[in-house]
Amino acid sequence: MTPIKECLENNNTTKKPIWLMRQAGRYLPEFREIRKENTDFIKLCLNEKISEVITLQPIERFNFDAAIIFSDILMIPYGMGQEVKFKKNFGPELGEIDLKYIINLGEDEFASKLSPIYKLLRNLKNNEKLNGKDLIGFVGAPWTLLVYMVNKVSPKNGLSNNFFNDQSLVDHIMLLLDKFIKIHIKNQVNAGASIIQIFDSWAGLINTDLEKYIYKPTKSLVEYTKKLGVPVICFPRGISDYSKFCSIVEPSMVNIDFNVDIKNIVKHIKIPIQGGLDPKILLSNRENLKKQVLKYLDTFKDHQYVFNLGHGILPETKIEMVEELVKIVRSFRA
Ligand code: 1CP
Repeated sequence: MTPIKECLENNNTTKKPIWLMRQAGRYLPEFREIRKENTDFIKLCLNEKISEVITLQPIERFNFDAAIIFSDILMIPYGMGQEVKFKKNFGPELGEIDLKYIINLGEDEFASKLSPIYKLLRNLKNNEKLNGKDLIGFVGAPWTLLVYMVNKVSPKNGLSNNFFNDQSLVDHIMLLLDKFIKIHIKNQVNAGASIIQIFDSWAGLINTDLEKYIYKPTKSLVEYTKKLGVPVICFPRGISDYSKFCSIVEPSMVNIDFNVDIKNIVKHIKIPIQGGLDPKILLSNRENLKKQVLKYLDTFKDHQYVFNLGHGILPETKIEMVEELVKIVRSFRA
């Protein structure tokens, strides 16, 4: 059985699997080399040959227990016909929403736009470099995708003031996202994803109407994925009450962010937990890294736990620090 599935099914968890969010990306010199030659990010995500190489780069370097496909959460808005551009030193920029187009968009047309992603998964499933490892497919949660679709740029400086001005548009998009995210999950599972992770990177941006924008739509995806027979990991980054989230949404595992009080959470969340370490710790020194990593491993030693970060690995992270991190996790004995 693959390491994360074993962790999910087995309470006797002496060995903690490890992988890192955004492990296939900008901190790797070999990724930056490829990226230099491929200036159109969407095109790169739709090139299953190069995406396969990128997915395997962190596996070859660090022998992580799981591979996450090289893709992006914004491939769903792209599949729904919205223009998505990634601008250097700026981030994503999305075009206008054509609601009529999305309402009339059929499953086949959507899936055929994203078909290189499914081909990528099929190829990876048969790649012997991933023997014995988990293959993680992913989607953005409805709320986080709504945020990018309506806000059109990263909300890192906050949502635009008129975000909820057209409530009927917002409600419509939430419904349509439920439909198309499910199609993307189903196709990834059919193509070989052994686990699905749902990234709700901007869950912390909303503190009213959580039922409407977070709990209900995420639960709908979780139930759907479980019915397909695949475990589902939720990452509601920045949500104020992880315990409440878990009791309502019931994911197979929850990824915590780095602001979570782990001594408290380990007592209150009974389901398997992933992640938590502040990615900035990897920018410090080896002694501090060891101290902080051991805090997580000690706290979760009797819990079903997958080692990971509390958000994506930072582009300025040094390779040696990742190597050290893997060594610390692999040599830990409770
Ligand atoms: O070279 C570049 O500039 C491209 C950088 C890059 C990469 C490597 C982007 C643009 N996306 C990705 C790949 C990616 N994105 C992966 C696969 C690689 C891996 O994880 O190993 C995954 C899982 C994602 C998921 C993703 N994309 C999230 C959720 C996770 C998180 O970090 O919160 C989000 C919010 C995005 C949007 C996105 N795509 C890219 C950027 C720079 C952003 C964030 C923009 C912002 O700050 O709002």
